[in-house]
Amino acid sequence: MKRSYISEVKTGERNKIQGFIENIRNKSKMAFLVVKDITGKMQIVVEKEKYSPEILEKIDALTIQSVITVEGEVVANDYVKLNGMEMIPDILEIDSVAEALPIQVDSKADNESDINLKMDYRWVDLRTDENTLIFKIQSYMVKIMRDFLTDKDFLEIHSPKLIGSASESGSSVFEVDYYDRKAYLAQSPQFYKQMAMAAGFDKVFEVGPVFRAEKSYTSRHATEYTSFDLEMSYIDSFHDVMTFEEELLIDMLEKISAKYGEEIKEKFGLEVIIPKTPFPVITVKDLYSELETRYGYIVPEGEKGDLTREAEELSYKLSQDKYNSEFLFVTDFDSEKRAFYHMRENGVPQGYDLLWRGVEITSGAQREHRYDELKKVTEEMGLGEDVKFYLEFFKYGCPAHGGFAIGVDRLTMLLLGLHIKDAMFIFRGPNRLNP
Ligand code: AMO
Repeated sequence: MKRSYISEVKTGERNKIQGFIENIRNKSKMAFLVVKDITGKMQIVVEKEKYSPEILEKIDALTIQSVITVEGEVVANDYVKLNGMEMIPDILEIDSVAEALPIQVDSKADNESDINLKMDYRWVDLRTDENTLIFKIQSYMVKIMRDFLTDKDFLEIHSPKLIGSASESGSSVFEVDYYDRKAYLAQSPQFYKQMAMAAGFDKVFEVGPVFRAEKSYTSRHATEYTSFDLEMSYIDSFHDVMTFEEELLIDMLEKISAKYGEEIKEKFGLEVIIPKTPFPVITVKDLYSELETRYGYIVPEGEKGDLTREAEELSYKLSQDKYNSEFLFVTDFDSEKRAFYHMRENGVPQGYDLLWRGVEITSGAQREHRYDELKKVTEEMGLGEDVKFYLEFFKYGCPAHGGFAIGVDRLTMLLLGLHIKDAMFIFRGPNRLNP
Protein backbone atom coordinates (compact mmCIF):
# COMPACT_ATOMS: atom_id res chain seq x y z
CA MET A 1 0.00 0.00 0.00
CA LYS A 2 1.20 3.53 -0.79
CA ARG A 3 2.22 5.68 2.15
CA SER A 4 -0.03 8.61 3.09
CA TYR A 5 1.20 11.70 4.88
CA ILE A 6 -0.69 12.13 8.14
CA SER A 7 -2.14 15.47 7.04
CA GLU A 8 -3.76 13.76 4.02
CA VAL A 9 -5.35 10.89 5.94
CA LYS A 10 -9.16 10.82 5.95
CA THR A 11 -11.51 9.00 8.31
CA GLY A 12 -13.37 5.97 7.02
CA GLU A 13 -10.40 4.87 4.91
CA ARG A 14 -7.56 2.41 5.21
CA ASN A 15 -4.20 4.12 5.29
CA LYS A 16 -0.51 3.41 5.65
CA ILE A 17 1.48 5.93 7.65
CA GLN A 18 5.15 6.09 8.60
CA GLY A 19 6.95 8.14 11.20
CA PHE A 20 8.60 8.51 14.59
CA ILE A 21 6.88 7.44 17.80
CA GLU A 22 6.40 10.50 19.91
CA ASN A 23 4.48 8.97 22.78
CA ILE A 24 3.69 5.51 24.11
CA ARG A 25 1.07 4.60 26.73
CA ASN A 26 1.17 0.86 27.07
CA LYS A 27 -1.52 -0.28 29.57
CA SER A 28 -2.67 -3.81 30.37
CA LYS A 29 -5.71 -3.79 28.08
CA MET A 30 -4.96 -0.93 25.71
CA ALA A 31 -1.96 0.70 24.08
CA PHE A 32 -1.90 4.22 22.66
CA LEU A 33 0.88 5.44 20.40
CA VAL A 34 1.41 8.82 18.84
CA VAL A 35 3.17 8.73 15.45
CA LYS A 36 4.60 11.89 13.98
CA ASP A 37 5.62 12.56 10.40
CA ILE A 38 6.67 15.86 8.82
CA THR A 39 3.01 16.85 8.26
CA GLY A 40 1.32 15.93 11.54
CA LYS A 41 0.57 13.42 14.28
CA MET A 42 -1.75 10.46 14.55
CA GLN A 43 -2.96 8.45 17.52
CA ILE A 44 -2.80 4.67 17.11
CA VAL A 45 -5.09 2.65 19.36
CA VAL A 46 -4.55 -1.00 20.13
CA GLU A 47 -7.29 -2.86 22.00
CA LYS A 48 -5.06 -5.69 23.08
CA GLU A 49 -7.57 -8.56 23.22
CA LYS A 50 -8.17 -8.15 19.49
CA TYR A 51 -4.53 -8.62 18.52
CA SER A 52 -2.17 -11.51 17.90
CA PRO A 53 0.70 -12.11 20.36
CA GLU A 54 3.07 -11.25 17.52
CA ILE A 55 1.81 -7.65 17.23
CA LEU A 56 1.59 -7.28 21.01
CA GLU A 57 5.23 -8.33 21.31
CA LYS A 58 6.18 -5.61 18.86
CA ILE A 59 4.25 -3.06 20.86
CA ASP A 60 6.03 -4.09 24.06
CA ALA A 61 9.35 -3.68 22.26
CA LEU A 62 8.60 -0.16 21.07
CA THR A 63 10.67 2.74 22.33
CA ILE A 64 10.12 6.48 22.07
CA GLN A 65 11.43 7.92 18.77
CA SER A 66 11.60 4.54 17.02
CA VAL A 67 10.45 4.63 13.41
CA ILE A 68 7.41 2.54 12.50
CA THR A 69 5.08 1.75 9.63
CA VAL A 70 1.42 1.27 10.49
CA GLU A 71 -1.51 0.31 8.31
CA GLY A 72 -5.11 0.32 9.37
CA GLU A 73 -8.52 1.90 9.38
CA VAL A 74 -8.72 5.55 10.40
CA VAL A 75 -11.83 6.37 12.41
CA ALA A 76 -13.32 9.57 13.78
CA ASN A 77 -13.16 10.08 17.55
CA ASP A 78 -14.15 13.48 18.94
CA TYR A 79 -12.27 12.81 22.17
CA VAL A 80 -8.92 12.57 20.40
CA LYS A 81 -7.11 15.91 20.40
CA LEU A 82 -5.11 15.09 17.28
CA ASN A 83 -7.54 16.09 14.52
CA GLY A 84 -10.42 14.10 16.09
CA MET A 85 -9.29 10.82 14.54
CA GLU A 86 -7.28 7.72 15.35
CA MET A 87 -5.97 4.64 13.58
CA ILE A 88 -6.90 1.06 14.41
CA PRO A 89 -3.87 -0.79 13.08
CA ASP A 90 -3.80 -4.24 11.55
CA ILE A 91 -0.19 -4.14 10.43
CA LEU A 92 2.59 -2.66 12.56
CA GLU A 93 6.27 -2.86 11.63
CA ILE A 94 9.20 -1.49 13.57
CA ASP A 95 11.53 -0.05 10.92
CA SER A 96 14.22 1.30 13.21
CA VAL A 97 14.58 0.99 16.97
CA ALA A 98 15.62 4.08 18.92
CA GLU A 99 17.98 3.46 21.82
CA ALA A 100 17.55 5.42 25.06
CA LEU A 101 17.70 9.06 23.96
CA PRO A 102 20.82 11.13 24.73
CA ILE A 103 18.75 14.29 25.11
CA GLN A 104 15.22 14.97 26.14
CA VAL A 105 13.30 15.90 23.02
CA ASP A 106 11.05 18.93 23.56
CA SER A 107 12.75 20.11 26.75
CA LYS A 108 13.99 23.69 27.07
CA ALA A 109 17.78 24.02 27.31
CA ASP A 110 18.60 26.93 29.55
CA ASN A 111 22.28 26.44 30.30
CA GLU A 112 25.35 26.23 28.09
CA SER A 113 26.03 22.53 28.65
CA ASP A 114 22.43 21.54 27.83
CA ILE A 115 22.56 23.68 24.69
CA ASN A 116 25.83 22.02 23.68
CA LEU A 117 24.43 18.55 24.27
CA LYS A 118 21.44 19.41 22.07
CA MET A 119 23.84 20.63 19.40
CA ASP A 120 25.82 17.35 19.66
CA TYR A 121 22.61 15.44 18.92
CA ARG A 122 21.16 18.02 16.57
CA TRP A 123 19.28 15.48 14.44
CA VAL A 124 17.33 14.33 17.48
CA ASP A 125 16.87 17.91 18.70
CA LEU A 126 15.45 18.85 15.28
CA ARG A 127 12.53 16.44 15.73
CA THR A 128 10.59 18.80 17.97
CA ASP A 129 7.50 20.56 16.60
CA GLU A 130 9.15 23.92 17.16
CA ASN A 131 12.36 23.03 15.35
CA THR A 132 10.51 21.48 12.44
CA LEU A 133 8.48 24.66 12.16
CA ILE A 134 11.61 26.86 12.16
CA PHE A 135 12.95 25.10 9.09
CA LYS A 136 9.62 24.96 7.29
CA ILE A 137 9.48 28.72 7.71
CA GLN A 138 13.11 29.23 6.68
CA SER A 139 12.64 27.07 3.61
CA TYR A 140 9.51 29.03 2.65
CA MET A 141 11.24 32.36 3.34
CA VAL A 142 14.09 31.57 0.93
CA LYS A 143 11.63 30.24 -1.66
CA ILE A 144 9.61 33.47 -1.55
CA MET A 145 12.71 35.59 -2.01
CA ARG A 146 14.04 33.35 -4.77
CA ASP A 147 10.65 33.49 -6.57
CA PHE A 148 10.53 37.27 -6.16
CA LEU A 149 13.85 37.59 -7.97
CA THR A 150 13.40 34.94 -10.65
CA ASP A 151 10.01 36.51 -11.49
CA LYS A 152 11.95 39.70 -12.15
CA ASP A 153 14.40 37.86 -14.41
CA PHE A 154 17.30 37.73 -11.98
CA LEU A 155 19.69 34.90 -12.81
CA GLU A 156 20.69 32.60 -9.99
CA ILE A 157 24.45 32.08 -10.01
CA HIS A 158 26.69 29.63 -8.16
CA SER A 159 30.07 31.15 -7.48
CA PRO A 160 33.13 29.29 -6.16
CA LYS A 161 33.72 29.04 -2.44
CA LEU A 162 37.39 28.18 -2.88
CA ILE A 163 39.09 31.37 -3.90
CA GLY A 164 42.58 32.74 -4.41
CA SER A 165 42.30 35.80 -2.17
CA ALA A 166 40.15 37.24 0.61
CA SER A 167 36.86 38.69 -0.63
CA GLU A 168 35.93 40.96 2.27
CA SER A 169 38.91 41.79 4.49
CA GLY A 170 42.10 39.85 5.09
CA SER A 171 41.60 39.45 8.83
CA SER A 172 38.69 37.05 8.95
CA VAL A 173 39.34 34.54 6.23
CA PHE A 174 39.89 30.78 6.56
CA GLU A 175 43.00 29.57 4.81
CA VAL A 176 43.09 26.07 3.32
CA ASP A 177 45.80 24.02 1.65
CA TYR A 178 45.31 23.92 -2.08
CA TYR A 179 47.94 21.59 -3.56
CA ASP A 180 51.20 23.54 -3.33
CA ARG A 181 49.63 26.87 -2.47
CA LYS A 182 47.04 28.48 -0.21
CA ALA A 183 43.39 29.04 -1.02
CA TYR A 184 40.71 30.80 1.01
CA LEU A 185 37.09 30.04 1.82
CA ALA A 186 34.89 32.76 0.32
CA GLN A 187 33.65 35.28 2.88
CA SER A 188 31.06 36.42 0.36
CA PRO A 189 30.22 35.98 -3.34
CA GLN A 190 30.93 39.72 -3.63
CA PHE A 191 33.60 39.64 -6.36
CA TYR A 192 31.69 37.14 -8.47
CA LYS A 193 28.30 38.80 -8.31
CA GLN A 194 30.07 41.93 -9.52
CA MET A 195 31.86 39.90 -12.19
CA ALA A 196 28.39 38.86 -13.39
CA MET A 197 27.59 42.56 -13.87
CA ALA A 198 30.75 42.92 -15.97
CA ALA A 199 29.57 39.84 -17.90
CA GLY A 200 26.35 41.69 -18.79
CA PHE A 201 24.09 39.41 -16.71
CA ASP A 202 22.27 42.55 -15.50
CA LYS A 203 20.64 41.10 -12.36
CA VAL A 204 21.87 38.13 -10.38
CA PHE A 205 21.46 36.50 -7.01
CA GLU A 206 23.00 33.67 -5.07
CA VAL A 207 22.00 31.78 -1.94
CA GLY A 208 24.97 29.97 -0.54
CA PRO A 209 27.45 29.37 2.25
CA VAL A 210 29.99 31.99 3.26
CA PHE A 211 32.78 31.66 5.80
CA ARG A 212 33.97 34.10 8.42
CA ALA A 213 36.97 33.27 10.61
CA GLU A 214 35.77 35.50 13.45
CA LYS A 215 36.18 34.47 17.05
CA SER A 216 32.76 35.86 17.94
CA TYR A 217 30.75 34.12 20.63
CA THR A 218 27.49 36.03 20.28
CA SER A 219 23.87 35.10 19.67
CA ARG A 220 24.16 36.36 16.08
CA HIS A 221 27.54 35.22 14.71
CA ALA A 222 28.50 31.98 13.03
CA THR A 223 31.71 31.05 11.24
CA GLU A 224 29.75 29.64 8.30
CA TYR A 225 26.33 30.97 7.40
CA THR A 226 24.00 31.25 4.43
CA SER A 227 24.14 34.50 2.55
CA PHE A 228 21.35 35.72 0.28
CA ASP A 229 23.19 37.99 -2.12
CA LEU A 230 22.02 40.01 -5.06
CA GLU A 231 23.48 42.48 -7.49
CA MET A 232 21.82 44.66 -10.14
CA SER A 233 23.05 46.86 -12.97
CA TYR A 234 22.15 50.31 -14.30
CA ILE A 235 21.20 51.77 -10.92
CA ASP A 236 21.32 55.52 -10.35
CA SER A 237 22.38 55.37 -6.72
CA PHE A 238 22.41 53.09 -3.68
CA HIS A 239 18.91 54.38 -2.89
CA ASP A 240 17.65 52.21 -5.77
CA VAL A 241 19.15 49.23 -3.98
CA MET A 242 17.51 50.17 -0.69
CA THR A 243 14.10 50.55 -2.32
CA PHE A 244 14.50 47.18 -3.94
CA GLU A 245 15.37 45.56 -0.64
CA GLU A 246 12.26 47.09 0.95
CA GLU A 247 10.09 45.52 -1.75
CA LEU A 248 11.77 42.15 -1.36
CA LEU A 249 11.40 42.09 2.43
CA ILE A 250 7.80 43.27 2.40
CA ASP A 251 6.81 40.61 -0.10
CA MET A 252 8.54 37.99 2.04
CA LEU A 253 6.94 39.17 5.30
CA GLU A 254 3.48 39.39 3.74
CA LYS A 255 3.66 35.83 2.48
CA ILE A 256 5.19 34.48 5.69
CA SER A 257 2.50 36.25 7.70
CA ALA A 258 -0.28 34.81 5.53
CA LYS A 259 0.99 31.25 5.79
CA TYR A 260 2.66 31.10 9.20
CA GLY A 261 1.64 34.29 11.06
CA GLU A 262 -0.69 32.50 13.49
CA GLU A 263 1.74 29.69 14.24
CA ILE A 264 4.60 32.15 14.76
CA LYS A 265 2.49 34.04 17.26
CA GLU A 266 1.43 30.88 19.06
CA LYS A 267 4.80 29.09 19.14
CA PHE A 268 7.27 31.99 19.31
CA GLY A 269 5.10 34.76 20.76
CA LEU A 270 6.02 37.21 18.00
CA GLU A 271 3.88 39.23 15.63
CA VAL A 272 4.93 39.32 11.97
CA ILE A 273 4.63 43.04 11.32
CA ILE A 274 4.50 44.19 7.70
CA PRO A 275 6.61 47.35 7.57
CA LYS A 276 5.50 50.54 5.85
CA THR A 277 7.61 52.13 3.11
CA PRO A 278 9.87 53.94 2.92
CA PHE A 279 11.82 52.46 5.82
CA PRO A 280 13.35 55.24 7.94
CA VAL A 281 16.90 56.27 6.97
CA ILE A 282 19.42 57.94 9.26
CA THR A 283 23.13 58.78 8.93
CA VAL A 284 25.54 57.32 11.50
CA LYS A 285 26.29 60.83 12.75
CA ASP A 286 22.62 61.71 13.26
CA LEU A 287 21.99 58.34 14.85
CA TYR A 288 24.65 58.96 17.49
CA SER A 289 23.38 62.42 18.21
CA GLU A 290 19.80 61.09 18.61
CA LEU A 291 21.00 58.28 20.88
CA GLU A 292 22.85 60.78 23.04
CA THR A 293 19.95 63.26 23.28
CA ARG A 294 17.25 60.67 23.84
CA TYR A 295 18.96 57.93 25.80
CA GLY A 296 22.21 59.49 27.07
CA TYR A 297 24.36 57.10 25.04
CA ILE A 298 27.83 58.46 24.27
CA VAL A 299 29.77 56.58 21.64
CA PRO A 300 33.50 56.05 22.33
CA GLU A 301 35.54 58.52 20.21
CA GLY A 302 37.24 55.88 18.04
CA GLU A 303 33.98 54.15 17.12
CA LYS A 304 31.99 57.08 15.81
CA GLY A 305 32.17 56.09 12.15
CA ASP A 306 30.61 52.66 12.62
CA LEU A 307 27.85 51.10 14.71
CA THR A 308 28.69 49.76 18.15
CA ARG A 309 26.64 46.86 19.51
CA GLU A 310 25.05 49.16 22.08
CA ALA A 311 24.12 51.58 19.31
CA GLU A 312 22.52 48.79 17.30
CA GLU A 313 20.42 47.78 20.28
CA LEU A 314 19.41 51.34 21.12
CA SER A 315 18.66 52.05 17.48
CA TYR A 316 15.77 49.61 17.78
CA LYS A 317 14.33 51.74 20.55
CA LEU A 318 14.89 54.83 18.43
CA SER A 319 13.35 53.34 15.30
CA GLN A 320 10.27 52.45 17.32
CA ASP A 321 10.05 55.68 19.34
CA LYS A 322 10.76 58.03 16.48
CA TYR A 323 9.58 56.22 13.38
CA ASN A 324 7.28 53.48 14.67
CA SER A 325 9.30 51.03 12.59
CA GLU A 326 11.14 47.78 13.29
CA PHE A 327 13.52 48.52 10.42
CA LEU A 328 16.14 51.23 10.14
CA PHE A 329 18.56 52.04 7.34
CA VAL A 330 21.86 53.56 8.47
CA THR A 331 24.03 55.40 5.93
CA ASP A 332 27.14 57.59 5.66
CA PHE A 333 29.58 55.36 7.50
CA ASP A 334 33.22 56.41 7.78
CA SER A 335 35.16 55.62 4.65
CA GLU A 336 37.76 53.45 6.38
CA LYS A 337 35.05 51.35 8.06
CA ARG A 338 33.55 50.24 4.76
CA ALA A 339 34.74 47.79 2.14
CA PHE A 340 37.00 49.18 -0.58
CA TYR A 341 34.50 48.24 -3.31
CA HIS A 342 31.83 50.69 -2.10
CA MET A 343 31.57 53.73 -4.33
CA ARG A 344 32.59 56.94 -2.55
CA GLU A 345 31.16 60.37 -3.23
CA ASN A 346 33.14 63.18 -1.68
CA GLY A 347 34.71 60.51 0.50
CA VAL A 348 31.35 59.18 1.74
CA PRO A 349 30.67 55.47 1.07
CA GLN A 350 27.51 55.08 -1.01
CA GLY A 351 26.11 52.24 1.02
CA TYR A 352 24.07 51.26 4.00
CA ASP A 353 23.34 48.77 6.74
CA LEU A 354 19.80 47.66 7.42
CA LEU A 355 18.88 46.91 11.02
CA TRP A 356 15.85 44.85 11.99
CA ARG A 357 14.84 44.75 15.65
CA GLY A 358 18.26 46.18 16.54
CA VAL A 359 20.41 43.67 14.63
CA GLU A 360 22.17 44.19 11.31
CA ILE A 361 20.61 41.97 8.66
CA THR A 362 22.09 43.54 5.54
CA SER A 363 25.00 45.51 4.10
CA GLY A 364 24.49 47.03 0.69
CA ALA A 365 25.99 49.63 -1.59
CA GLN A 366 26.54 51.06 -4.99
CA ARG A 367 29.90 49.68 -6.13
CA GLU A 368 32.79 51.52 -7.68
CA HIS A 369 32.67 50.35 -11.30
CA ARG A 370 35.08 52.94 -12.74
CA TYR A 371 38.39 51.19 -13.28
CA ASP A 372 40.60 54.22 -12.64
CA GLU A 373 38.80 55.15 -9.41
CA LEU A 374 38.91 51.60 -8.16
CA LYS A 375 42.59 51.29 -8.98
CA LYS A 376 43.29 54.48 -7.04
CA VAL A 377 41.32 53.33 -3.97
CA THR A 378 42.89 49.88 -3.85
CA GLU A 379 46.36 51.37 -4.20
CA GLU A 380 45.69 53.87 -1.42
CA MET A 381 44.50 51.02 0.79
CA GLY A 382 47.54 48.95 -0.12
CA LEU A 383 45.45 46.02 -1.39
CA GLY A 384 47.69 45.40 -4.41
CA GLU A 385 48.01 41.76 -5.50
CA ASP A 386 44.95 40.52 -3.58
CA VAL A 387 42.52 42.41 -5.76
CA LYS A 388 44.44 42.38 -9.03
CA PHE A 389 42.15 39.83 -10.67
CA TYR A 390 39.07 41.67 -9.37
CA LEU A 391 40.25 44.98 -10.87
CA GLU A 392 40.41 43.32 -14.25
CA PHE A 393 36.61 42.89 -14.19
CA PHE A 394 36.22 46.64 -14.69
CA LYS A 395 38.68 47.14 -17.51
CA TYR A 396 36.58 45.99 -20.43
CA GLY A 397 33.26 47.75 -19.83
CA CYS A 398 31.02 47.39 -16.79
CA PRO A 399 27.68 49.08 -16.00
CA ALA A 400 27.02 51.04 -12.81
CA HIS A 401 25.74 48.54 -10.28
CA GLY A 402 24.97 47.80 -6.68
CA GLY A 403 23.55 45.15 -4.44
CA PHE A 404 23.29 43.73 -0.98
CA ALA A 405 23.52 40.61 1.14
CA ILE A 406 21.06 39.39 3.74
CA GLY A 407 22.11 36.83 6.34
CA VAL A 408 19.49 34.07 6.02
CA ASP A 409 20.20 32.80 9.53
CA ARG A 410 19.92 36.27 11.03
CA LEU A 411 16.64 36.80 9.19
CA THR A 412 15.24 33.53 10.56
CA MET A 413 16.54 34.33 14.02
CA LEU A 414 14.93 37.77 14.11
CA LEU A 415 11.66 36.66 12.57
CA LEU A 416 11.22 34.03 15.29
CA GLY A 417 13.13 35.59 18.21
CA LEU A 418 15.85 32.90 18.40
CA HIS A 419 19.54 32.48 19.12
CA ILE A 420 21.42 32.01 15.84
CA LYS A 421 22.30 28.44 16.90
CA ASP A 422 18.61 27.55 16.77
CA ALA A 423 18.02 29.35 13.49
CA MET A 424 20.64 27.29 11.62
CA PHE A 425 20.19 23.71 10.53
CA ILE A 426 23.70 23.07 11.83
CA PHE A 427 25.66 25.74 13.62
CA ARG A 428 29.32 26.39 12.99
CA GLY A 429 31.23 28.45 15.54
CA PRO A 430 34.83 28.72 16.75
CA ASN A 431 34.28 25.69 18.99
CA ARG A 432 31.94 23.66 16.83
CA LEU A 433 32.69 21.56 13.77
CA ASN A 434 30.40 18.62 14.58
CA PRO A 435 28.04 17.00 13.74
P1 AMO B 1 28.50 41.82 5.46
O1 AMO B 1 29.86 41.33 5.80
O2 AMO B 1 27.99 42.99 6.22
O3 AMO B 1 28.42 42.25 3.93
O4 AMO B 1 27.48 40.63 5.59
C1 AMO B 1 26.13 40.74 5.14
C2 AMO B 1 25.17 40.15 6.13
O5 AMO B 1 25.53 38.83 6.47
C3 AMO B 1 25.19 38.55 7.83
N1 AMO B 1 26.38 38.20 8.58
C4 AMO B 1 26.47 37.18 9.45
N2 AMO B 1 25.57 36.27 9.85
C5 AMO B 1 25.96 35.32 10.73
N3 AMO B 1 27.22 35.24 11.23
C6 AMO B 1 28.17 36.12 10.85
N4 AMO B 1 29.42 36.00 11.32
C7 AMO B 1 27.82 37.14 9.92
N5 AMO B 1 28.49 38.17 9.34
C8 AMO B 1 27.60 38.79 8.54
C9 AMO B 1 24.53 39.80 8.36
C10 AMO B 1 25.12 40.88 7.48
O6 AMO B 1 24.34 42.02 7.42
N6 AMO B 1 29.59 41.62 0.55
C11 AMO B 1 28.82 42.31 1.56
C12 AMO B 1 27.39 42.50 1.13
C13 AMO B 1 27.17 43.45 -0.02
O7 AMO B 1 27.66 44.59 0.03
O8 AMO B 1 26.48 43.02 -0.98
C14 AMO B 1 28.86 41.53 2.86
O9 AMO B 1 29.11 40.34 2.88
O10 AMO B 1 23.13 39.68 8.15
